[in-house]
Amino acid sequence: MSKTMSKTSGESIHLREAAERFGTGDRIADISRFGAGNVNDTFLVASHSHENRSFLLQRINGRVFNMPEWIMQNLRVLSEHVSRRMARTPPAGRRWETARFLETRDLKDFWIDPEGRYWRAMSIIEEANSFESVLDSGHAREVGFAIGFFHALVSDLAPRSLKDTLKGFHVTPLYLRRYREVLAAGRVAPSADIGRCLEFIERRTGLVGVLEDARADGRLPLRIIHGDPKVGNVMIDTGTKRAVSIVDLDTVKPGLVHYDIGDALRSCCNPAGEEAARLDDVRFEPELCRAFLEGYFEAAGDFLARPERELVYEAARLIAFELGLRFFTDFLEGDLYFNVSDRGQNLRRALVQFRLTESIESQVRGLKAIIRESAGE
Ligand code: GN1
Ligand code: MG
Repeated sequence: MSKTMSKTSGESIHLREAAERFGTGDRIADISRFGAGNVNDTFLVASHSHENRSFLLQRINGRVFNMPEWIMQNLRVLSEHVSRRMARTPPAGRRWETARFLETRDLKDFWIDPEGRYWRAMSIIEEANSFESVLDSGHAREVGFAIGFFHALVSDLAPRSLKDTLKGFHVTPLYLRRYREVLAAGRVAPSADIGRCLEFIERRTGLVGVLEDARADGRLPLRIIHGDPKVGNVMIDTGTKRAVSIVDLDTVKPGLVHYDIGDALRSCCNPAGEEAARLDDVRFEPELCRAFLEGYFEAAGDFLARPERELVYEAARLIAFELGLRFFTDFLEGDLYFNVSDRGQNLRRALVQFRLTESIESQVRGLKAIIRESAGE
């Protein structure tokens, strides 16, 4: 696995204990930080006996997810549904796997430490890598396939069978409202970058309702969504280079598939990535968009009706803008939501997403044509 890893020291007094709770009985050889998640903390636990006994251990961020037991409940429902579907309609010509959740010795799929924090553990998808930014159009196509395949797998799971684990997630008007409240509390000294963000947002307040309005008037139905389908959450087989799994299932819940399509596009079509060092490198690449959508429609089939497909462009622009707004609000609020390594990181992340939004806007006609073409219209 190619995700960044580093040694942990004093991470949590309960880290080793949590690892032992889910352990297979072997002695633990090493625990290291894993991946680049912005919300939960993930660790790779290696045992002394055999590499295959390694597993991932995660501490759920209780500030973000205030009902962690709902997450586990959803995951149980999802896993049963997906096993049934996979037995009936496995994907042709490729392996597809879903991470297994491990049990503690008393047969629970989570452990609550003495400070009330939730831990859970899951199996590793073997011989697969994930990447924080897109590599090429072959990769984009596979990311599209994975998200389309996931949508197809859950298309017959009733939205009400899953709990809403994160109320308001991707409801852009609510993020705008929160932004206004934080702004009114005004705790950050002005700067040129902050001024740019304020102006950027003000010029786009009219677009925040584009998906919620379509949901309210029935153009977009509620479905089951992944919630966090960024490029780094799709596992790619190290040999065949095909997508084999989609991970990070905490936000699988009822929602609009346009949140997913928009989020995946804003992630998958920006080769410079979310943490781009130079803003001028940030752009929305139309050929990656085409590749992503071809993969998506190949796997999802025609389950998106034409009026829904017409909102795909709006979804990509909106979710790029929304993520910028979320990063900027968190910066203004003092970095309470997203993990950061320094005080300016959320502001830099916001500027990246806003630059990406502009790049999407500047290509509106071309992108709409690509969306129609890749859906076979
Ligand atoms: C967060 O923690 P991570 O990387 O899985 C966030 C997503 C953002 C993403 C941006 C629950 O996901 O919405 O798109 O950061 N997840 C949540 O990197 O807020
Ligand atoms: Mg996530």
